[in-house]
Amino acid sequence: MSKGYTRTSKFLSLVLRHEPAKAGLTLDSSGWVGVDELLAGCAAAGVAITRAELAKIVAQNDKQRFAFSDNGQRIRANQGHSVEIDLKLAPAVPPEHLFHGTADRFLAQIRRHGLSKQQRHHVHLSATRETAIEVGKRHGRPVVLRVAAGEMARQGHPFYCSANGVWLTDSVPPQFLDEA
Ligand code: HQG
Repeated sequence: MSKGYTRTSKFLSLVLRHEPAKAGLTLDSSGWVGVDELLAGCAAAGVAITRAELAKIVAQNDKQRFAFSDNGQRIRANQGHSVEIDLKLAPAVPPEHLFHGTADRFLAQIRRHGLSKQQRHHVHLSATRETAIEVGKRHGRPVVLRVAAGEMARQGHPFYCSANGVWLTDSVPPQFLDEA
């Protein structure tokens, strides 16, 4: 995505995942908000976005963070929320192994207690080691953990896959984690 949209995209992430009130908005129970409402709310908050710019951001966002509804009249974030919403994703069968990127300073805690969702609704897992490294870098010196997702699923842990390919689960107990 071109650099010019980074600030706008960050503001959209903030509003559609964490603080809709910053743009005077309320999300519905599945995280959707009307596009007209969003554009008006952002403008009022000092972040003017045209409809064409919004379409470009949705299409070109590096992680495909946002999606329009089928009729194009509503928009939501694909994952990563801290506000109370239910994305209503269908449970999905995960690949045998998934990856989680974190920072080395969290490792001791994670080895002891496993992965928990912290401020978000789920633990976020990546399909590839490369993506996990990028996720881990956001927190410090990256470490990648391999998650025995297939075994977890067979033991009854539900998994979901967001519209942008992020795997989600409620928690990962330590016995399913390995340093990758
Ligand atoms: C860690 C970004 C101590 C966990 C990314 C992580 C992702 C523990 C941090 C998405 C722990 C939470 C999510 C435990 C977990 N003790 N630390 N028991 N359990 N942690 O940001 O997975 O750019 O909430 O390892 O690309 O880093 O927002 O989660 O380091 O897809 O679209 O607690 O966010 O996407 O951090 O990232 P986060 P995450 P976006």
